[in-house]
Formats: sequence, structure tokens, C-alpha cells
Amino acid sequence: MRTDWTRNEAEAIYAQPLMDLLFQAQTVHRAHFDPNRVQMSRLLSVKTGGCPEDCSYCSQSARNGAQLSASKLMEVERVLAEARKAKAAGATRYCMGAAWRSPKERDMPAIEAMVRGVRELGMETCMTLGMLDEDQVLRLKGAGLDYYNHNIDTSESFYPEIITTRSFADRLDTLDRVREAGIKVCSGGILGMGEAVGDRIDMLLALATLPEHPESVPINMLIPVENTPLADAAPVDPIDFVRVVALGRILMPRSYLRLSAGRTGMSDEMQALCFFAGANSLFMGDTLLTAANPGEDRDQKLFDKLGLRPEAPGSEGAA
Ligand code: SAM
Ligand code: DTB
Ligand code: SF4
Repeated sequence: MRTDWTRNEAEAIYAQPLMDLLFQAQTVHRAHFDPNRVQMSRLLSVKTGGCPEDCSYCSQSARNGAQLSASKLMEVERVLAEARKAKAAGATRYCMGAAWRSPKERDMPAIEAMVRGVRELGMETCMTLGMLDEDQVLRLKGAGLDYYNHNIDTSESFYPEIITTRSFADRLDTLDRVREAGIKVCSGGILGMGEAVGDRIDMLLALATLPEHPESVPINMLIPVENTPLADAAPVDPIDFVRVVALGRILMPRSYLRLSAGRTGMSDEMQALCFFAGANSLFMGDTLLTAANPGEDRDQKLFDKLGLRPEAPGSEGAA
């Protein structure tokens, strides 16, 4: 896997005629994955709202005007009950998110118990809890955490326009600690925050030139949240979105590319083009963390139309 992609190469790939770009992406995709299988993850917000960070897209920031009330950390048993339902509905990975800048010591035992409990159900585990220090990373690894999600969200140069309470370098530091501890990395970003095409390319390049590619790369389309600074951001052009997916597939051939937030705002045709461009993972169920997601009925219809099938448990990456 190449980790030395240059800006010029990435730009040239991105700027090809769309049919050439899609053909290249699908060719790379088929060399590494079954093109008709999609990995299914389910999300749960285990601690919602009241976050001290100022991410301008987020419904959960206490610094935004958003009116979401803050909750306490969920009880472990309730989390496991939700996880059982997700497993029954076909999820193979269970992703738990908390609206924290970083976890507090008092919350770690419950977080570790959630990881152990979900693993015992036979699903892969993923957590997204904000920044982690060395000790926290080791404890999560000890509990058996499979993946840690920590998005870089956009390019390094556009980052301060979106978030001021932490830096792009802080993000890379946590990603590095997660990788060093042997936890798989999930990191991606958001399109539609007012960034330029060059920022999108730079974001993918930042991921594709890490010492190892993230195993999982979520590509979110901004869900505009009322009262946040990005409530009125201009929507991304669907074809531009598809181009980003294709570039991600070509730069990171073995990574799972997840069509993440924003699918309620995508047509079947747009999602089909994203799958053709190499997206091969999604969030199932009718809620993400706080926002709406298509839900199983609509996704089942889409899968039927496209002849797609959920990836079987334990077959990750099998071509
Ligand atoms: N607090 C943790 C953190 O930020 O690292 C984890 C939870 S945070 C909600 C996870 C990711 O969801 C963000 O990095 C962002 O990429 C995505 N996200 C949040 N709000 C979104 C929105 N309104 N539209 C699209 N993606 C969003
Ligand atoms: C990611 O990249 N997208 C997910 C997951 N990682 C944690 C979160 C999407 C959140 C969408 C907005 C919401 O539900 O509040
Ligand atoms: Fe907090 Fe995460 Fe939302 Fe940023 S994205 S405000 S860190 S919950």
C-alpha cells in the first residue's frame, strides 16, 4: 500500500473525466473487495450533548447555539440491550460515541465494560470519545477495543475555520497513539462545510500518507443543524461527493470507505454511484448519534434494487 502519494498525483486522479475516475476506482475496488458487499455498522450515542468543544457542525457542542440537552453516560446494561438489537438486525460492528473533549477517569470503567460486553456479543467494537492519552489507549486496548474513530474532518489549513478548541495536530497525536497501541484506526471527515475541492483532496491525502492507512474511512456529508454556525452551509454537489469517494478508494485501496452521515439527503442514484466509486460500508438504523439516518426498510429496498448484500460477520476484507 502506498503512503507516499503526492498532491499532484491526487489532483490528477481527481480531475480525470468522471467515467475514467469511476472506472479506475471500481477496478481498484474489485482487486480488494467483493463489489456487491457492504459492511454494516450501528451507532449509539452513549453520552449526548454538553460537549466543551466548538466544532461548528455539531449538534452536541455546548458552545453552539444548538438546543440539545446534555445527558449522563448511559448505563452499561442499556448499551448492551441496544447492541443486542443491532446484532439481531445484522450489524457486524457496534460504534459507541460520547460528546467529550476526552474521557474522564471516572467514566473509564463503564466504557471498558461496554467494550467487553459488546465483544462478548460477537460484534466488532468501535468507540469515539475524543482525545485519548497513552493510559486511556492502553486501557481500551486491554478491554478488547477493535476500532477507534477519530476524524480529521477536513484539511489542516481549513481546520481552524471549523474548530478552534483543538488543533489538527492534536487529532494526529491521538491517531498515532491509537495506532501504536494496536487498535484499528477509523478516521475520515465531512464534506459540505464550505471547504474547497483542494481541502477535500488534502484531507484524503493526510489520511493516505499516514504511516498506515486507516482501516476505516468515514465520509460524512454535512447534516446542517439549526442554530449551529454551519446551519446554512451550501450543500455539496453530488458528483463532487462521488469524486471524493473515488479518490479515497484509489489512494487507500484496502480501507473500508463508509458512506456515513447525510444519507437521508442522498438519492438512491447518488448512493449507487458512491458504491460504484468504492464506498463499501454504512451506518444502518434510523438514527446516527443525534440525527436521522435512512433506516432499515429504506436501505433494504436500496440493497434489493442494487443487488447489494450485507457483509457477513468475520469476512472483513475478503475479496
Ligand atoms: N466527540 C467525539 C469527537 O469529535 O471526536 C466523537 C463524536 S463526533 C459527533 C464524531 C464525528 O461525527 C465528527 O468527527 C464528525 O466528523 C461527525 N459529525 C458530527 N456532526 C455531524 C454533522 N452534523 N454532519 C455530518 N457529520 C457530523
Ligand atoms: C463518523 O464519521 N460519523 C459518525 C461516526 N463517525 C461517529 C457520526 C455522524 C454524526 C452525525 C450527526 C449526529 O448524529 O448528530
Ligand atoms: Fe464534541 Fe465531538 Fe461534537 Fe466536536 S464533534 S462538539 S468533539 S461531540
